[in-house]
Amino acid sequence: MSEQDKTGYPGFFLTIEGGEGAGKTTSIEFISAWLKNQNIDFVQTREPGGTPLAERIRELLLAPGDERVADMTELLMMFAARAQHLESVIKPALAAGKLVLCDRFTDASFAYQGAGRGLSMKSLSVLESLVQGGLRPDMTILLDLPVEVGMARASGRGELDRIELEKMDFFVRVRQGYLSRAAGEPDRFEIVNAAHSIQQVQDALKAVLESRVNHG
Ligand code: Z5A
Repeated sequence: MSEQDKTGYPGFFLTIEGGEGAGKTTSIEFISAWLKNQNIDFVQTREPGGTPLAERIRELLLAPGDERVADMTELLMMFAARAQHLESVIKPALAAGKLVLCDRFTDASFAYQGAGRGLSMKSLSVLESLVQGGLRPDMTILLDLPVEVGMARASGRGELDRIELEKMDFFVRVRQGYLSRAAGEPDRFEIVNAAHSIQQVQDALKAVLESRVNHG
């Protein structure tokens, strides 16, 4: 990956998004195995998190507790973690020409804090520019599925975190938020139907990776 791309860095920034139970973890394992197989030098990371400090912010964000977390606090903590993650992990890896495989990024803030919580998209865009400058993912894979299917899958996983405890209508807004982001940037997004079987999802992921990562 030597060509300068739209992040302004020589590396390639690939983000994976999706609602509850979309199978991100399962898909990221598949993508990571595919990248290794192609001998592509990559760094795997996640948001919120990816550095010791950002992981501590993640714990604070996701732990259920007695004090209600205000929506704006939640948003600013997501971006605080992101600022640290960008400086310590993402930018250095992209500058070194690596592929960064990131489990969620700013589209999640637009979907969860914007569409889900109802915070202003304009404020989100201001924070996005402040924290990231012009840096945006080169490609985003959105694992999309009906909320009921995803919630049924996620409920089989055991204890729910603070955000997972939200009600169905919150996740319906989150899904719509993701789909409208994808509609607004069709060149960046690849939507994969995550309601399909794991094998079908992996076939779709392979096709996307072969066409967009192998060929620059
Ligand atoms: N968040 C936010 O609000 N704002 C932000 O800016 C950011 C994040 C960055 C933590 O994210 C929370 O942070 C998240 C959004 C918020 N909150 N919520 N809710 P996370 O990404 O760490 O957490 P997660 O959403 O729970 O993701 P996950 O762990 O990757 O879960 P998943 O997508 O559901 O994936 P999975 O564990 O691979 O799959 C779930 C189950 O389904 C599992 O049993 C699989 O075996 C099964 N599965 C997977 N694929 C299939 C298919 N195709 N068919 C059948 N079964 C399947």
